[in-house]
Amino acid sequence: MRLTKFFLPTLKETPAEAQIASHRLMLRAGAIRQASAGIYSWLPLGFRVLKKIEQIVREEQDAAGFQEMLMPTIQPAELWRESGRYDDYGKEMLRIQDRHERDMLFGPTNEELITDIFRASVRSYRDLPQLLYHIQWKFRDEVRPRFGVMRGREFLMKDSYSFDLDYEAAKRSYNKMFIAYLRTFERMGLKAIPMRADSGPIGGDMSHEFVILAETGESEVGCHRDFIDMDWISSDIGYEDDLQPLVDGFTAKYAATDDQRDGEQEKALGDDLVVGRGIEVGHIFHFGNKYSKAMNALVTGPDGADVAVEMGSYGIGVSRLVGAIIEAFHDDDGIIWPEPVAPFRVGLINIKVGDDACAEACGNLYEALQAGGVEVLYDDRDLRPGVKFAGMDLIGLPWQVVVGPRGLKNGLVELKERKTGERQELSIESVLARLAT
Ligand code: 5CA
Repeated sequence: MRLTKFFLPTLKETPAEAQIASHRLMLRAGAIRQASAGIYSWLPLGFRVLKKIEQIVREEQDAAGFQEMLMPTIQPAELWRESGRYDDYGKEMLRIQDRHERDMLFGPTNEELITDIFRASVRSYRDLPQLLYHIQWKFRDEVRPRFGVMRGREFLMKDSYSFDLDYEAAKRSYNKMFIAYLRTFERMGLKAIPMRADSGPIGGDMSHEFVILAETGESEVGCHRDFIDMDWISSDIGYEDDLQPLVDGFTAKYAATDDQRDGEQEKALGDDLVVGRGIEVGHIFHFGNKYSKAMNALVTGPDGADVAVEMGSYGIGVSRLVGAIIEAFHDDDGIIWPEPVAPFRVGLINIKVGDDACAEACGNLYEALQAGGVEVLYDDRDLRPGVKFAGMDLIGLPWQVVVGPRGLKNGLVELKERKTGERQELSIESVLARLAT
């Protein structure tokens, strides 16, 4: 993509309303624009990142055996009256009436709708488990939308749902998601610590939040120091194997979100206790038959008797992750995207537009990188080099290739790694070799 053609409305000034780095940097880098409090448009740069995150989430859900589908954003109120949550949800739910004065709502989550789909078509224990997910916009009319996409009113969530015959089977589904979450966040370069959590309005008896430690996190969390340098999931996971020992390995050590923290346990940890602020990027719940009972989602068991199915739901804040990743990876100059989620892998800077040799070298590099499947943003604007360098640092692409007349005389261009700031003068061929995927 040539920058002269790319819609990248960067801001020079720091927006006054932005209190934390990710919000500030997303606005400055032209990644998002606020439409109304807690509601954002995703501009091309931000949208590319959102799509990359979504794709990683999708691949790991598929690998764990969950099937993608898509439910609507607008739901009928009746289903929520059946579960009893229509009143419980209070002002956080955006309620709408259609032209026939039927009560509708913009979904804050999808337990009711998926349970309705399940009960209409699954009748026998032989058709279990059912493991489904979708990636869809949600709306929660938060009292205090803040920190940009971190606590929005409209936000993109991946939500999965499992239906099983009994507790043991439900636990297997829960464990699949537990491991899939660790792998998902790890692929984005994040260490998300699984913490014992409160299940809140979703209900249920088993729940973990996946939390990234960051100064700007919304809540205070406590965990064992071992989580900080723990070896995360590696190698291949067989999702049909017994995952319990693996999950136990992660849950044996103390890690708790604010309302689950235990003074005594923390005291006993002594120097091994780490207390910090955390960002919740995922939350998984097992809630048994809370919804299946209320909504009559029954299957015939092996003994011929009807049973209300055991359910779990599993959320990832896809749009929140964009902010969370920036909180984890930035410096004074801007964003530092981890490669797997970067909007482009390489920023190519021509520092002397109008110079034939520079234009030719850049053109060749641009073509060759793209031919090799490398995503490149080519800054071909006629601006001062300083402005271009600052802009490239701000948007945080992992690699910068700087082409200027002086280096080119010796057949050299500069390769800079955004993360370390390290620069190297290399031949065009070496740069191409280094950046080959
Ligand atoms: N039904 C369950 C699981 S599917 C559920 O709704 N869980 S949740 O409330 O914990 O939300 C799942 C994830 O969505 C959270 O872990 C968080 O990462 C993200 N999320 C929740 N509220 C917001 C919000 N206001 N803005 C951005 N992301 C949010």
